[in-house]
Amino acid sequence: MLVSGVEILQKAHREGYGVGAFNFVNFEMLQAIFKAAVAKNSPLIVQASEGAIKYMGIDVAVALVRTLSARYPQIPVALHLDHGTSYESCVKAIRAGFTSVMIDASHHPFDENLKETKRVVEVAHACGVGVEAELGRLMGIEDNISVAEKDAVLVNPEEAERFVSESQVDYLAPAIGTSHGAFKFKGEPKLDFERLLDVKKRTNIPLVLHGASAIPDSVRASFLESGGDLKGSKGVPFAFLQEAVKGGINKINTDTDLRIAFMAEVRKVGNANNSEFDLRKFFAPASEAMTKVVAERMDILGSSGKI
Ligand code: PGH
Ligand code: CA
Ligand code: ZN
Repeated sequence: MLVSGVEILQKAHREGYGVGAFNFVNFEMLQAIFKAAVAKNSPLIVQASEGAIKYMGIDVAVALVRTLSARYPQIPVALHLDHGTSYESCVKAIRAGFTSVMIDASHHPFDENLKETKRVVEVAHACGVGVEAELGRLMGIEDNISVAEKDAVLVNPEEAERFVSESQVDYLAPAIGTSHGAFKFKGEPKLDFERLLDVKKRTNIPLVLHGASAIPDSVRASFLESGGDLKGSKGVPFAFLQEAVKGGINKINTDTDLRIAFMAEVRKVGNANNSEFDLRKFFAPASEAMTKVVAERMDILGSSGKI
């Protein structure tokens, strides 16, 4: 059943588990994600970026999610706008049927971010839609980074407290050292868990981890086996994801892992038979591999069995 993101994330916040927010750009990805949720009896957040919306058409994106959530009424599903860049973009998503939106104004000065977030909260709450905002910048941090440098990119817990109380935002993405994509850390993976705990204590709302792909060994191995190159890639280890959930993260944004798992299988089919051109022969094993990754992640984050 399609529900507000607030419903799913408030429960996760109260009960202390994490829910994966999985990106999709087409039917195959969405179906693979839904299959995992059904197999694991997990609540589900599916999210589309502005780029994904442009690729699919917003009407198609919403129709796909509505249709699959009607097919599996036992699964609570939220449809979330990932990294909405403007008030207009958020309103468009809400009008089209999204049940959760992110207004990402974190690259603006604090006051501007707050002002823009407040505007979105006002309209979203009038429509029963949840709102996510972000503080700080997504960027890998290293061992030898200075305190001043850290403070410049990561979330400021005092600011987070003020931001949440003044904006009435439903969930917050605090930058604690992750970044998007397959190359998250130069050296050893490192996240600022102390800062996370401080933000959670001061805000007491669901928190969001962006750039949360793990690039598990099995996924990397599959991509390499297919002839792909992922030299230097590094994700957020499972143990870190679990520590983040313990520290108050409830929404875990995951895109890169899904893409890698899917494309490895597509490439393998092409390699094995270069006269194959039936799309289904490529997409069926690719979807299956993606379902496995999503299902495993639901176990890791603790959302399995939480419907
Ligand atoms: C993400 C996805 N989407 O908003 O934060 O991050 O690149 O780690 O999957 P990954
Ligand atoms: Ca941002
Ligand atoms: Zn993100």
